[in-house]
Amino acid sequence: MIFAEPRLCGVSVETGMLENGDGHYRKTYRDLAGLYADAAAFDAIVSEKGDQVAYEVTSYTPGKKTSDMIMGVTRMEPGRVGREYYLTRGHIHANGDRPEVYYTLSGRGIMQMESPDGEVRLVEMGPQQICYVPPFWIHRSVNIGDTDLVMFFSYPADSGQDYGIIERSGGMRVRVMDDGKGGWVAEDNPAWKNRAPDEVKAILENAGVAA
Ligand code: S6P
Ligand code: ZN
Repeated sequence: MIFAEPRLCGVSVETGMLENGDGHYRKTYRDLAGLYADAAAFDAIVSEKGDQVAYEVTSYTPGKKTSDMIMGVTRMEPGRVGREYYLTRGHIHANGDRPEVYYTLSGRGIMQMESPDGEVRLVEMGPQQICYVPPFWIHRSVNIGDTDLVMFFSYPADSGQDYGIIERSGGMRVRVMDDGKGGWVAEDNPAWKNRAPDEVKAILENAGVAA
């Protein structure tokens, strides 16, 4: 038969995992070196629980093409490094024009997005809220709650992830910090530098879009 088989996957909100998938990886605190502003606070966390899971991803990948949709679940622990809330590494899709959908199942989070030319969007999400991440936006999730943040996601299977784009600009433009009153505040990242127009142009041209 030339038609792909349907697939049913359960989602355990409790454990934050997709069931009947075919992919699973974990990121430990040690794996997240260089992401956070407060290096001393990060070192303290690594010495306390460096090999514990900071976040994990379970997924199902039906194929490799644009028309194959990867679906999965990200579960992230709550906490802060100094004043900065726990986050995922973040990336732009290597094929930049591929979008993504994130549906929050439990917890409170922020979908932190940054366009290649440095625009910032912070979308606060709670249970049963869906965030559409449009093509070309760098994205990462931030857990601003005091419980696990569990999110379903889906995106085209040939998207790919470029993590280096964040490193090359000295991190994302803002950091999501504890405001000291139980909430969050976005603070400018002084190490951030905007991408050169040529880099932005290359991202668009690689996707066949005129800059
Ligand atoms: C992939 C998608 C998610 C993330 C996951 C972990 O395009 O956005 O599956 O991979 O939430 O985040 P990160 O930034 O470490 O890949
Ligand atoms: Zn993505």
